[in-house]
Amino acid sequence: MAVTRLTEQTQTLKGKTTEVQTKLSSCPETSPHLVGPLHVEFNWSRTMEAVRTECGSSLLEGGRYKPPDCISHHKVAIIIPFRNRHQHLIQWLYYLHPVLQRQQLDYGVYIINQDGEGMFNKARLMNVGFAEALKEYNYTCFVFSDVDLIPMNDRNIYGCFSKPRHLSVAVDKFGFMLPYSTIFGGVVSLSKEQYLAINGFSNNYWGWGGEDDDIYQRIAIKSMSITRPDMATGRFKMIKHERDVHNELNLHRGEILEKTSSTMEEDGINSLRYTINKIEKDTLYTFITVDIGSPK
Ligand code: UDH
Ligand code: MN
Repeated sequence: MAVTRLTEQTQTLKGKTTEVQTKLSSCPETSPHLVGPLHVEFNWSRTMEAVRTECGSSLLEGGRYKPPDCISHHKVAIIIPFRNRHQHLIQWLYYLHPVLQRQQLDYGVYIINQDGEGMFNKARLMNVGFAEALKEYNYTCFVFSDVDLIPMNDRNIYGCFSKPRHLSVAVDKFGFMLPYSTIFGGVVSLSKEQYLAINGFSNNYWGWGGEDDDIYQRIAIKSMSITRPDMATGRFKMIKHERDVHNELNLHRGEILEKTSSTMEEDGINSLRYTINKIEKDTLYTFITVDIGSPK
């Protein structure tokens, strides 16, 4: 039983206040709070305020949480690339906060909002999330998630493991099957070391597609492999939506992908440039509005 954190408590004994130190031990390997399959549906319309009231009481400002009674195995920054998906964000927060807490994670939620109406660049936003989250806390694990993907089983742990992990393996939109064997998009996790070993995501995919196949390439080039939960644990629902404006299919994705092995050392977290325009701390999340530039 590893003793890894000391907390200070004050106790009143016969009117006298004394400082007592309480020792917390590691959380169990498997959280006792997990329930397995979850009921997920989207035909409701709670406001953000209602979700804040329902889910916010256990959270610290910025969408931060630590298990009260043990030291988590995972210090996780959840990174969500975002623009103009407010309703999806409400639903994501409503479902995910209770799940992440039952998983006994030490976590923070970071919404990385692309400023302006330029072409969307999801991978660049995810790189920004990595860099900004690390400025706030010594996160050891990064989960990158689409805002519209909701897990249907809380045994699908939003943590990091010995290999990069693909969590969203059975999405309803794809008939609860893997659309192809090397897919590594939707919800994925990488430890800080794994992420740095591949130089993060490419910054060069503008519009829809390619960045997920690129990160799969990076992992393979660095002789790593990926893990996945089984198809029952890895079930997800995607909130239904149309393609967003300024996120059209990227017709250049194939040619960029062909060059990954020669460009990845210079294109990634080590070449990321951006300007933070605003950081807002809500109870449920940290909302970072960023100017990521535009295609060259
Ligand atoms: N995202 C935004 N805003 C945008 C574009 C993308 O927040 O304007 C984020 C969001 O987290 C989203 C993720 O990027 O979940 C991935 O984008 P996506 O959900 O559009 O990708 P997906 O593969 O859909 O789900 C592709 C278009 C499907 C059109 C189907 C028409 N029936
Ligand atoms: Mn989607």
